[in-house]
Formats: sequence, structure tokens, C-alpha cells
Amino acid sequence: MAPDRRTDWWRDAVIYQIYIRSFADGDGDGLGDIAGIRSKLPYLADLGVDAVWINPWYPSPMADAGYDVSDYRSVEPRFGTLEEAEALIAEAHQHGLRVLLDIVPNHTSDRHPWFADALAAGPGSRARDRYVFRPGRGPDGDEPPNSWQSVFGGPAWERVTEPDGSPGEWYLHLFAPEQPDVNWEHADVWSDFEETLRFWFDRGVDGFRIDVAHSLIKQEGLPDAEDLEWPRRPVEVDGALHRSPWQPHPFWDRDEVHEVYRAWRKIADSYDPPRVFVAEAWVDEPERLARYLRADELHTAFNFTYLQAIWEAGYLRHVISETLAEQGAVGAPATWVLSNHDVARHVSRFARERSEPGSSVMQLLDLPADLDLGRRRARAAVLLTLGLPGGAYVYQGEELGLPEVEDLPDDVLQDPTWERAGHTDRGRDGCRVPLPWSGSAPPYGFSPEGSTAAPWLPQPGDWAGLTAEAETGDPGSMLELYRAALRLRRETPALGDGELTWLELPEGVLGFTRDPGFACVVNVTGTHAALPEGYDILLTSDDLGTEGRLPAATSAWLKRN
Ligand code: TEU
Repeated sequence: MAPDRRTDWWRDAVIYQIYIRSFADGDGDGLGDIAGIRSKLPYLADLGVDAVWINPWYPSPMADAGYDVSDYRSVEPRFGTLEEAEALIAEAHQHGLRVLLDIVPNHTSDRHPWFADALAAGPGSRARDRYVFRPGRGPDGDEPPNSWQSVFGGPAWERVTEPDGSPGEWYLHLFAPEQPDVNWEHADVWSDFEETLRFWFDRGVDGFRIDVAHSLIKQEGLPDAEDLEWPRRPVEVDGALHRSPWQPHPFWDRDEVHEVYRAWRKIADSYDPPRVFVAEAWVDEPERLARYLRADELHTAFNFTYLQAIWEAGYLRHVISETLAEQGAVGAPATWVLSNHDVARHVSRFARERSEPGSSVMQLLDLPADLDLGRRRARAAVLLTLGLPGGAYVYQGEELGLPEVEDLPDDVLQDPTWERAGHTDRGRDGCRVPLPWSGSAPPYGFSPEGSTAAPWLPQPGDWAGLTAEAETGDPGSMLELYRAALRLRRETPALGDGELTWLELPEGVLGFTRDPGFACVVNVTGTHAALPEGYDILLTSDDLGTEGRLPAATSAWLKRN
């Protein structure tokens, strides 16, 4: 039976991630906004993506760039108004683009009205029980209730002062102290998030990305955690992936979390067309990740094992095969992702020779970088990514080939990681620098002409060649490669959802065929690779030269002749 595009579009969608703060600034205050997004919808439609996912745009004190939400059913005034949000959703649909928002169910802002109520109502109250408050340890209760550490560094607990002025209980925050974790044992938490889903679904939103989808449930009794590595990345030994066996953790990926998503799926399915979810779950065991994708749970999940992979043919093949096997077993399509707003941009990752998988800036800084090589590999990688079965994500700016900005001055850094980790981790600002659209100097068209406010993070002085304007029409540019690949992907029946068959190729070369009549060959690190016989070239990531073979860090899309 032919798939129903109205309801199955997500099985092979290419979804463009809009990090709203840094996408386009419509009102000239140096911060991206809804007006900016609306002005770029023609650009996105022309790029050839199917949908956008917009990072949180709700009212927020911005302690963690909007992931500290103080009102889930409204819009941050610096980004615009609810009316503008509704207009954007309608206009995106007119451009053929679906819209996903970002829901943050693990924690609220400490400025959320619930948190003020919790502080005022005192220990033992229903209001306090919406969060995770506990008495401290030690004779005066001045030590945290357990050993848990925040993802951003330091203890995951903060002590409050009670209404009577006495030193009080502690509350849990797996992220910044301004992001208290909510208690998913509390009925109000369930009903309020369900109301938020409906609020936006009723306004035409097509789905949600779920922030830290695997962290909501904490183990009863909140036992101390051994310092389990997280995410627990597989290591490569002789081209195979090896992981330490999965073991339960007191807050990551607990089995009870699936109840939440079964309830959410019912809500999504009650709409016509059904709404969809993508899980942000840093769960590296593919079998554990696939549990989120069972038929009555979430539709898709980001594939972070792929994102973190090293540029090595055997490793890539194992990650791809494992993903397809485990997700296929539950009937879910894979989604492939190279970058997002939390990781070092992949041009800069691929510019390094790494032996360990990973994605953080700190893993890169000491390694020598060859950005030309990084760009070549990024070009090869996008043809691999868009050629694989399933859907894919494009993080804003990767279509321009932007590198990580690694030399932001200390005093402009805004990611809470920098302070929380005692200035040992520079955090994620380097992939969040505002986009260059046009012109030859900052703000490169990010803000309208005549704006007096500078972009919220400074842009490098050498990005004139990386603007959308400069790359448009240049056949060798990253932007034109993305446009060509996305156009072909739509026109080629073999691409999108489905299966692949691996080709057995020389060492360092990866390749597969897909029916009908398509092949993708990626020379990852091999010597010049011959193309399989019987195929014509559809698209290559770089020139092949006269001998017609694929140099290392080059890929080709082929069509059976
Ligand atoms: O991120 C979840 C998360 O824990 C990681 O991506 C983390 O930010 C990374 O390992 C760096 O330490 C989500 C959001 O994507 C992120 O931007 C938020 O900061 C975080 O949740 C808290 O809401």
C-alpha cells in the first residue's frame, strides 16, 4: 500500500532546526525572533526541507537560552507575540512546511508560578510536591540529599530559604539551579503538560521535539548514583561497536518514563492529521532507544550515536546497521542527525582525527584542525545522511558549512555550563552564533539594516564567504550541494523511508544500494575508489577529477543505467 503523505510524512521528513535566538532578527534587537523566521520561510521552502523544529520560544528568564520555561502556553515577548506565532504556523503551512515546537517536561524555570507557590507553601505541601524537594543530609541538613551531579556541573541540588527565614529543604535540578525538576508522580504535572500539548496542537502545530525525554522519572528513594558515564558511548574495536552492558540508572532512561509517552501518543493521535513526536533521548543502546519508538509511544528519536560517530567506514556502517535493525524491529523509521545546538558543529568535528566518538567542544580544542578537510567530510557526510533510509535533521547553518566558533572571548560566553563547570568547559555557544545571511561584515544581514544592537553573540570577521547570499548560485558551495541533494531526494523514489543493501567495497569505503536503482558510495578514508559498474552519477560531494574515481572524503549518489 502506498504511504499516506498526510499522515506518514514524518517517516522520511527532512526537518530543519531553527535555533530561534540565532536564526534571523526581525526587530533589530540583536536576538532572533518570530518576525525573522517569517521573513526566511521562502528560503527554507527553496532549500527543500519538509518541516522546521523551533527551539523553545516561550516566556523565559533565559538562564538556559529558553530551556527554562516560565509559561508554556505563551510566547517570549523578545521573540514576538502569540498572534505572530499563529501567523508563522499558518504561513509555514502555506509554504508546504510543517512546524514542530520544543516541549521541556523535565523542568520548569524557577520563575514559573508553580515554583513560587512551592517556595511559599513550605515543606510537605501539595504545591511543593510538584517539584522534587528533600531535606538535606548531615546534622544541620546543609549537605545535598544525595550525590547526583548536574549535567552542567556541580551538585544537582540547591537549598532554599523557608518562608520563616530558616535554612530549608533542597530541590533537585539535573540542569541549572534555575531549572528545578518537576515531579512526574504528581497529577498536576501530567495534566498541565497535556494541556500544553493540546494548546499548541489546537493552533496547528504538527508535533513536538521532547527535551531530555529520558530523564523525567527518578528512582524511588533517590539513591546515590555511582558516577555512571553519560551518555555511555560505545567504543570501536576492530570495526565493531562495544558497549558496557546496560544497567539501570536512578534518573536516565527509567522504564516508567514510557507511561508518559503512551499518554501523549493518545493525545497526538486524537488530532487529524495525527501530530508527531521526536525524542531527544541520549540513550546510546539502540535497543533501549527503540523502546521509545514502539507503536503506541513516540514516532521518532534523534540518532545521537550517528551524530557522535568518528569518520571511520567500519564504525559508521555498524552504527547505521544497528540503528536500522533495532528501530525497524519496532516499526519505526530512523532519523539521522549530524549537528544541533548542543554539540560542536560537524565541520569542526570532522576537521579533527578523533579515535573516540563524541561531540563536545572540549574534546576538540586540543586537537589540530584542518577545516578544509572538515568541510570535505561534511559534504560527503550530508550525501550519506540524506541517502539513508528514514528522516534527517539539518541544524541551521550547516547548509552554509559554518564551523564551530572556537575563539569566542570568555566574557561573551552565555551557556550556563561555563560558570557551572568553573570555567573548565566552554559550553555550547560556539555552535549558536547568529547566522550570516548577506553582506561582507557582521551582522551579515542577521539584523535589519540600521540596527544599533549587535548580535547576541559576536560573529567572526571572516564569514563573508559563508553567507546565504554569497553561496547562492555558486555551484561549489555547501548551500548549493544541500539544495541539489534535497531536490534529488524528493525526485528519487528510492530515497526516504525504506531499506538498504550494503555493497562490499574496499577498506575505508562505504556503500549501499536502495531499490529501485539507487546507490550511494562514500569514500570515507580509502584510496581512490572505483564506482560500481552499471550506474550513472546523479550527484557527487566534490569533483572526481579525470580518472573518475572517488577520492577520500567524497561521496556519490548513483542511478542504475
Ligand atoms: O539537552 C539535553 C542534554 O542534556 C545535552 O544535550 C546537554 O546539553 C549536552 O550534553 C551538553 O552538556 C537539552 C537541550 O537540548 C539543551 O539545550 C538544554 O540545555 C537541556 O536539555 C536542558 O533543558
